[in-house]
Amino acid sequence: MTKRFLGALLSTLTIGSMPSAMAQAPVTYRAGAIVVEAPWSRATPGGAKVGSGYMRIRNTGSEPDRLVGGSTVVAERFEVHRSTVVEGVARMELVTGGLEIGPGQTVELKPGALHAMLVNLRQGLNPGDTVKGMLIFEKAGVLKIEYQVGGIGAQAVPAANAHQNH
Ligand SMILES: [Cu+2]
Repeated sequence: MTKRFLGALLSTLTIGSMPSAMAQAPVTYRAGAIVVEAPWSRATPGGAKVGSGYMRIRNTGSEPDRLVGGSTVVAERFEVHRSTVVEGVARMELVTGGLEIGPGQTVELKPGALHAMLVNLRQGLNPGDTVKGMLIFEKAGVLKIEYQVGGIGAQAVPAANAHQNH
């Protein structure tokens, strides 16, 4: 292999890898056929007793699985809720019996929809915090994850290296 060829190869590789580096690939966690992408949470106002958790859960397998539980270091309990609007009033209901993720399906936990509820917070959550937790799937088992905490009322996953919270 000549030096010149190697140089050309390296520059090709560098150029080729730039877009993905710039697009900031989401943080992913995997257990068995389950892939969890970009878990995040929101900062909580002082004295708040609950926090929220959002993420995408993908089932790459050929059988359904269920999110049956979880925990975080900051709260007593982990629940899965569904937000609905009934006659103009926003409500949340507890999802019981586990949250099913069908084969090939991606279930998104996001503001105003399905979400994890971190019940009885032991501490407030601040922008830029990371919160350790775990998810329990019926088949895939236990998956350790970390939530990136965005600002109060954030609508999307915070940028990993964002120090621009105003
Ligand atoms: Cu809730």
